[in-house]
Amino acid sequence: MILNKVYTLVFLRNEQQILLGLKKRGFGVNKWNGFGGKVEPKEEILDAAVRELKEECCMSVRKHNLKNIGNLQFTFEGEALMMDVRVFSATSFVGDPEETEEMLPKWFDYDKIPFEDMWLDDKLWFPYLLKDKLFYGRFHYQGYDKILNYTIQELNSM
Ligand code: 6OG
Repeated sequence: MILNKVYTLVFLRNEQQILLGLKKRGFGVNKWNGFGGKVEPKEEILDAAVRELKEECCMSVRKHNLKNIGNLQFTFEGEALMMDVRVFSATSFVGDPEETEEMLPKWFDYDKIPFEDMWLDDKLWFPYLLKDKLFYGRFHYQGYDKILNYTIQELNSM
């Protein structure tokens, strides 16, 4: 039986740049990523997205400014867990990004996104995110550095 766990992943954007965080510990350590984590039992997904963003880089966003732009499903060979990741983007937010125990935030120009230091799947779906297109992707990993198979598609609605 596969255990499904829901996660959030939030990207803040402006005209020129996207905010990424270098994960300092735990799953995905030393990789740049958006901000997010596990949705707690009984917690609404949007509440979790707002909470994780605040906890990880001290930025504030209102729920109605979060656009659910993607859904990513990750499985790992030999593991009974499916990570069901709800991806959000926002262009309205408040605060200055601050380093926390979890993340080191940094703004990146769109042509300088550090894909070589990110999850392998990111370069496959970032084009959708950056063009503001809705997407669904499913990736099956062997370990953390090899994708055995994947599908990705643009969606008309989430
Ligand atoms: P915590 O364990 O820190 O939540 N996540 C992934 N993000 C990308 N870009 N690629 C992956 O490929 C990912 N797997 C998980 C979901 C983990 C955070 O990392 C995201 C969460 O935002 C395998 O609580």
